[in-house]
Parts: sequence; structure tokens; C-alpha cells
Amino acid sequence: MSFQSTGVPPPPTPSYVSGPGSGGGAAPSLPSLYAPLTPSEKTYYDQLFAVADTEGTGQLQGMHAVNFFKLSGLDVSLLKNIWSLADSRQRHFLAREDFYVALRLIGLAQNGIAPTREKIQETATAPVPYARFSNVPLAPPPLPAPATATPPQDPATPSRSPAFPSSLEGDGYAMSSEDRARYLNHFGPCDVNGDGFVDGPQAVELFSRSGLDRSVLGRVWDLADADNDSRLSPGEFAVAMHLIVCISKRGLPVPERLPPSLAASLPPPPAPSAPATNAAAVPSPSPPPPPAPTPFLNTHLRAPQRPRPP
Ligand SMILES: [Ca+2]
Repeated sequence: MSFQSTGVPPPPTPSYVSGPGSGGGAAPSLPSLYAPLTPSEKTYYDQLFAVADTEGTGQLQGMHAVNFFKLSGLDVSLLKNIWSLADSRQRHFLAREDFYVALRLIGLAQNGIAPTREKIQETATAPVPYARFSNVPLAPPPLPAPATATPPQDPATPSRSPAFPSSLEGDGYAMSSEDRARYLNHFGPCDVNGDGFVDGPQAVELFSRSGLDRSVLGRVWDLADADNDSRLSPGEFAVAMHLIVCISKRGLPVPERLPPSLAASLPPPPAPSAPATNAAAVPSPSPPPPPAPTPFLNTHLRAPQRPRPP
């Protein structure tokens, strides 16, 4: 399996002149989707490059890249997109700076963010989730404190968007309005039947990209489906996405119950027994029972569909 023929066609003329290749700066010749690496990110990604570049050539040929990127657990179709974005010069190999781009995109995809040029631009101002690879004895460094999800340490720092009352931010799971908007970008594509809700089969493919254990995803689903109707409203969907990011990217534990900051982002449950407004009506019947909850874990999380080698 290969993203590109490894028959090594003659490389086309680069569409732009390569920069110094350090990757550590915002060299204008680097792909426009690229934001500077943080020092710890560069160290980590250089270590990964050393692992992937088994022949030490400084250029990752197609099959080496394929074999390495498969360790991300991402679907092959996603990896193909990532390859084509990273190999923007269509040279059929990845130089180090191309590899950085690929890792940025993989990190996004592993966190449920579409690996597109637009997305990496949108997220350029926030800490980019680091790519993770199984069977690679390297742990990603801790992310720089995200401006949107840690308890405020310096009240003078105006970096938070006050989406929620400050008293709710201290539980560590607070979701900024920017986070929420970003998650909701995925709601429409996920709601394939357009009914305004995402149900299990629609969510599982996206959520599974996180690489989180299925039991964890089932727990996330249960927490996010606050009204227990076995489908996720947009607000619940954002909560689920945020919990997945908190757990997979920020190392937070799976909470026992929905953190107050996230619960506050959901509309309050409807009044349990609103009085009938029609005076002529017979006593208000109970609302139709919601569909029987279907355990997300059992119903929707089947065997992981990992890309398989041919
Ligand atoms: Ca629900």
C-alpha cells in the first residue's frame, strides 16, 4: 500500500524554494499552513523523524512514511490527505519540514479535527495537539498551557474567553467558546441524516479517531448524552468532543460525572411536568417515552477498523 508510487518519478520543479528546513521559524517559504513549532514540539518531532527515517537520509520516502504514519491509528484515507498536504511540492518524499506539517495534521486528526489546510490555519494560534504513535517509545511533551482550558493562574492574563462564569472554570474541563465553535464545525458533517442530532453510528467513526479506548469513549458518550436520549444534540456533541480532547490530549481523567463547567454549557433539562396550558385538555399526558437508551459502547463500538496492510 502506498500513498504515492514509490517508482520515484522525476521530481517536479518545486513550486516554491525550500526554506532553511529548520522548521523552527516562520520562514515564508514554508507551506502557508504552517505555524512555527514550539521548542518542545520540535524536539519531539525531530525524535519522531529519527525513528521514521530509518535510513537516515533526511528524506522520508513513501513507504517509510506510510509505515510510520500507520502507527497513528488513523484511517488510510485520512493519511492520504495528510500526505498530499504535507508533500505540497509533490516530490514524493517528505523532507523534515514536510514531516512536521504531516505531524501537525495527524495531531489534529487524532483529536477529531479535520486535517485540512484551513483547519491548521484556524488552529494556528492555539496549542496544536501533538501527534501520537503506537509502538514508538516517545511520549509527547506536555502541551503549553492552552489559553482556553486551564484554570486561570494569572487573573491579569486576558487570554481566556469568558464563556462561563469563572466559578465554573476551576474544574479543569471548561470549554471556551472557541473550542465549542471548533467542535461544532464537525457536527454538520457528522449529522449525516440532518435531523439535528448525532447518534452513535454517526459519532463513532469520528470519536474513534481519538485513539481512546472504546470503554472510555462509551463513558464519554454517557456523560455527554445528558438527557439520555441516545443521541447528541449540538451542545452534547461539543461536550463529547471536548471531553475526548481533555482526556486524550490534556491527560485529564475520565470524570465521574459531567463537570459543572460542561454541564453549564448545556441547556437545562425541560421542566419535568409542565402544566397543561390548554384548559380543555384532559390531564396532560406524559410525554412519549424517549427511545430506550441504547448503550453506545455495545451498539456502536465494534471492532476497531484500523487500516490493514494489503
Ligand atoms: Ca442527548
